[in-house]
Amino acid sequence: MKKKALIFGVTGQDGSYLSRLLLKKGYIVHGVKRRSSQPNTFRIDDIYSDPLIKKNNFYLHYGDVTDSTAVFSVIKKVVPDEIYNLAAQSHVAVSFDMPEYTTNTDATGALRILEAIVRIDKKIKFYQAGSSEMFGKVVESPQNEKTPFYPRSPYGVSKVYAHWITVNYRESYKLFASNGILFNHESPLRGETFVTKKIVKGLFNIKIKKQKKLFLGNLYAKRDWGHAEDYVQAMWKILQYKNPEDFVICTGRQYSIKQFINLVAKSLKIQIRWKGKGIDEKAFDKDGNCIIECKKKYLRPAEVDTLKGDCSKAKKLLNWKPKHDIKSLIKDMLEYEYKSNIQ
Ligand code: NAP
Ligand code: G4F
Repeated sequence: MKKKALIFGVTGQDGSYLSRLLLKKGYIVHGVKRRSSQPNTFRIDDIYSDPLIKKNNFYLHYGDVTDSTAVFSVIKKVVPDEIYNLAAQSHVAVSFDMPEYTTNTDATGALRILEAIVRIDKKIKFYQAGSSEMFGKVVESPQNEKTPFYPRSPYGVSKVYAHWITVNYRESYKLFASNGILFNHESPLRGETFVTKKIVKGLFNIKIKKQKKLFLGNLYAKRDWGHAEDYVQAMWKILQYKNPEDFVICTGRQYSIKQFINLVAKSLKIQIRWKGKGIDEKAFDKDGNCIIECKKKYLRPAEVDTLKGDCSKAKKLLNWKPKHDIKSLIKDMLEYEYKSNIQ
């Protein structure tokens, strides 16, 4: 019998990569999407039109993790083998503007799914999309599964709740419930307000003269950036492991936002000269045009300055390691911009 997976957050970056991976592995995939005034399925529309994927292997249901009845009903209807909880208000800066909604979705959302599993079928396996944001103001570097959490945003705090409620339900009810603690991962399908996509799309548009300037915030934060394609493999492997456990997933390499900009500019053959300091730091092209400026509105009330992971546990127990590095990630993201602009 084919395995059944249910993905909360199917319309997001990771939801779309995970759907493709599971379909390729022969799963029947059910996804939960939110009702919106405009279609929000652009990242998964091609799955329907792919002739290699039979239509009866991929189903969408309306739902929202803030609605217990909807969560319970869809799990009861599908009774999947595996649930992936990717649903979240996933923007850290936005979580300062919408702290209560972020908590309801990112923290209590996980609890609602776990409660439904306990009531419907304790054999359903559960994956919680945890985040390196939980390490926040890091107490050691690199960060591993034993590093204490010190979240710096309502988003980070909510994810810490979701992490511990997952551990608690695992221990209390003997559920197969695991946390992935994933460091930043990007792709051509990354949301447009996250910094890597903003930089890749912005500099590409500057190169083809579609845009004059790019506005950013803190250029000196450092992140451990991987590719979503590699990270959804890890999610699946976490649920196939013999025991329910928690795993850090990362590349172990970190770059600052400024280094990321310089790498993208180099790939696009844009010569950049940096001038000024702090919020007044600017980038100029070879003709002296200012192409990057910093704006206070993109700074956060509390910042996560540095993240760098240690995924030795996943390498050893899951036999997982990333295929992509920062250069192949940028190449993939730029190729997508190129293709989108010649169509
Ligand atoms: P994303 O692109 O922002 O996708 C989030 C998904 O959650 C979307 O499908 C969104 O639906 C859905 N969603 C939002 N609020 C919801 C609600 N109340 N009820 C049901 N669904 C809701 O995020 P992502 O990058 O794919 O990340 C997937 C998960 O991994 C998230 O939980 C994120 O916090 C976590 N994570 C991400 C990273 C990363 O670097 N990407 C790292 C660590 C952890 P709409 O399309 O309708 O908005
Ligand atoms: O791209 P970001 O918004 O990602 P952030 O805050 O690290 O969060 C992402 O990764 C987490 C994993 O660690 C996920 F859990 C979370 O859901 C999300 O996917 O910002 C990265 C860095 C920050 O330090 C930010 O201050 O880039 C800095 N930055 C500088 N200028 C900017 C900008 N970030 C954004 N979004 N927009 C800017 O203009």
